[in-house]
Amino acid sequence: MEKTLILVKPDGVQRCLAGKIISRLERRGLKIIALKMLQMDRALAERHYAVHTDKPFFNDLVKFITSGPIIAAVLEGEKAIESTRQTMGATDPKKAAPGTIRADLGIDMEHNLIHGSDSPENAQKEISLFFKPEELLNYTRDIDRWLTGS
Ligand code: D4T
Repeated sequence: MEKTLILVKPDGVQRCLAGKIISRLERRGLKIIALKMLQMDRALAERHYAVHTDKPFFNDLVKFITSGPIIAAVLEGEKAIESTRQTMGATDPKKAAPGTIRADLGIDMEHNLIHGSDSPENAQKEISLFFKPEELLNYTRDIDRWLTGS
């Protein structure tokens, strides 16, 4: 089982598409094991997008991601990273395959609704930026407790 971090970006929350976006990922068989709403500050955004520090779009990217509330979630499943990236579609909604979240609902490169980790190393790093280990549900550990109510 693999874990990945997704962010429903400010445009997704503002356009009331968060449920729809997360639902598409759940329908692919991914399970939500952590979820929260927050507004990122500049420091968190700079850490999250550290690989893009030298890119010309970096400042606009940080400005946009900090501009309003976002939803951060950890999804778990087989090949969670790849399935999530496939379901999201390409960065540019105009180039994304039909049927993907970005193609169907995204506006442009910046307003592309969702972030998803792109490698196991980045997933681990990104999850730890947004969640403490104890905030992640552990199905194999917790399932008996739920079923028996103990
Ligand atoms: P994220 O990281 O948000 O899941 O998107 P991608 O993995 O699909 O794309 P990325 O890392 O190359 O870019 C990160 C983020 O920057 C925005 N962006 C990107 C932008 O505003 N202008 C650009 O020219 C590019 C390349 C979109 C996603």
